[in-house]
Order: sequence, then C-alpha cells, then structure tokens
Amino acid sequence: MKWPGIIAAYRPYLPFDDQTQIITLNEGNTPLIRANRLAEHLAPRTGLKLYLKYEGLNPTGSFKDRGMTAAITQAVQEGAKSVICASTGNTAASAAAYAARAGLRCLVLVPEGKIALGKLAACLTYGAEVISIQGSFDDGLAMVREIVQRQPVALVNSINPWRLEGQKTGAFEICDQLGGRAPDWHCLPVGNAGNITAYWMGYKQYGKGLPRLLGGQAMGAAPIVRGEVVQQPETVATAIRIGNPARWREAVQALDESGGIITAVSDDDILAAWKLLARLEGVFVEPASATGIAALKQQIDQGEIDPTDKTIVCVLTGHGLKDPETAVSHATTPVTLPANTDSLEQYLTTHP
Ligand code: AN7
Repeated sequence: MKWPGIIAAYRPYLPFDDQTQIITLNEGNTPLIRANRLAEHLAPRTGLKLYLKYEGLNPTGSFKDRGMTAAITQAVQEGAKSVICASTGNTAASAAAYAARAGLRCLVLVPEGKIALGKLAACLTYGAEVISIQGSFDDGLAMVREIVQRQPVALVNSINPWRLEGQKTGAFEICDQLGGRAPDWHCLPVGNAGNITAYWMGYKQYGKGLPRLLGGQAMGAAPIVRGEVVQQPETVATAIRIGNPARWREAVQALDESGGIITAVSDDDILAAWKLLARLEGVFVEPASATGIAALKQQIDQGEIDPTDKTIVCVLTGHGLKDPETAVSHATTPVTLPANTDSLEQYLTTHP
C-alpha cells in the first residue's frame, strides 16, 4: 500500500478537514525494529521485548517531519508567506524542507558552532536563511517568540500546537505496529519537551492503552530533572542542548499521569548507548537519539524498571548521518594498507 504521509493516514484523529491542501513528504510509517541483541545486553534472560522506533528514517532524517507537515500545512492554510524557528538543527532542517515544498520563505536561528554538520548542510541546501546566533537555543527561542509578535511570520517551533498534533501520530503508529496495543514503557530523549508531550497526547487519544514514560535528559542539560533552568546547557548530544524547555509543564504532567520517570544520563553513557545501538543492532543514530536507551539501561541497572516480560519501545529520534563529526571523532581510525591482496591477507591473519 502506498503510504500518504501522516495527515492523510490519520486524518480522523487530526484537526484537518478534507479540503485542506496537505504539504507532505510522505513522512511517518517508520519501522519498529525488534532489538533482541540489545535487549539481551540490557537485561539478560528476562524476556524483555525491546523495540526501536527508528524515526531517523523520516524524509529529513528526524521525527520533526511528523510535526512539520502539520505546522506547514496549517501555515499555508492561514496564508503565511514566511516561517521561522529556533533550533538545535533538526527542527530547522525539517522546517526548511517543508517550507521549500510549500514555496514559503524560511528563517532558522541556530546556536553558532553547536549545530551538527548534516543539519546545517540540509538547511542550507533546502534554501533556508540560516541565522547563526551568538547564544544558545534558548536565546534563539526567546528571539523568535518576540519577532512573531512584531512581524507577519509564522512560528513553527513546538510551542505551535500543530507541531504536537503531527508528532502524536508516532504513538498511533507504535500501537498499530504492536498489534493494537501500547507498550509497557515508552523511552525517549527530552530536549524542548515537545515530543514527550505529543506522544502522551497520542496515546491518550488513540485508546489502545497507556505506557509509562521514561524521559532521558543529558546531565549537562537537564532542567526538568533538576527542577531549574540551566543557564549554560552543555552536552555532546547537541540536539538536546536546551536549558529551558518550552513544553516543560506539559512534560511534567505527562510524566505524572503516566507514572513515569525523567532522569539525567552522562555524555559517556549517551555515547556508550549510541555505540551499542550501532554495534549490536546495526542502527545508526545521532547521539541525542541514544539518550532514551541510556536512560533505560540506567533505570534497569538501578532496579527502578523491572524489564521482566515487558514490552519497551525506545524512540530513536534522528539519523546517525546528521552528526558525522561526532561519529568520526568517537570511532576507531580506519586502517590504511597498500593496494594489494598480500597486505590484506597479512592484516587479516595478524588481527584475529
Ligand atoms: C534528535 O531541532 O529541539 O524534547 O530544535 O533533534 O521534542 O525537543 C531538537 C530536539 C530529541 C528532543 N532528539 O525533542 C530542535 C530540537 C533529537 C532532536 C530531541 C531533539 P524535544
């Protein structure tokens, strides 16, 4: 069956009518991958059924496309000619792509020097006006919130409710892919807290059961865990380098309602989980996307989550090719050999 994108696929659950001109790149319908080797590593012989929702396979390489098809569709419907967002990179790339498709001007504010290369490359190629600000994501968000009060430009950050409408479809897909039920636990990284808010909306609306939520924040950017704004957030996971999340209150409510947990994990733990995903399961994500796995490992190790016979889904929010620089700098270096088979044989036999 041809997949039409998340709005057409889930229209009865979304506030769009049949007349709406949909701006889509056929996002969504991402695989839910069973991860037996990783499950065995995290919780040996417990019967844990672990699944990876691989959102890096969306058209621009992150989950943001689910929300962006909805936000840009609505912006066009309202007659907008320009859109703007602040971003750690993925929202910007997604906005740039959907704006291009709709023929809109797109401005993106990104923190100077703190946006992964693949995201910057995408924004520039889609033709967005990339504004590198000498500050953090949080500074950028404050700026765009103000400018939309002064200028006729539509805001497409996740404070825009249409973003959440689109992103909640991830929960619908997970329930569908599990055969019509929600998992026991749903794990994901938390930055600006739009996605955790949207997933909870989605599970509640779909009526196929409710998971408990496990949110992971990076230790150097963990305002919700700490209960206070982080003035200078810092983490290798630049996607979630956010100190004052816009959907903070909603995230706390979702965590409370679900009997969930939010926890902080170190950069080392994030990178360890990121490597495990690639090496045990062949799934390459950007570092931030491994935060849910790192949080799950921590909670199992600490005895806070009992994995026995549980169905657990981890959302992998962005593709590994988004951040090639971190990948290369944390990997082993390639072996260089002369171009002959004897050298290759020598290498093979001396490196068993
Ligand atoms: C890969 O692009 O905030 O908690 O500006 O790119 O909904 O913010 C990105 C966030 C997780 C956190 N994983 O999601 C942005 C931005 C990846 C991300 C998150 C982001 P939210």
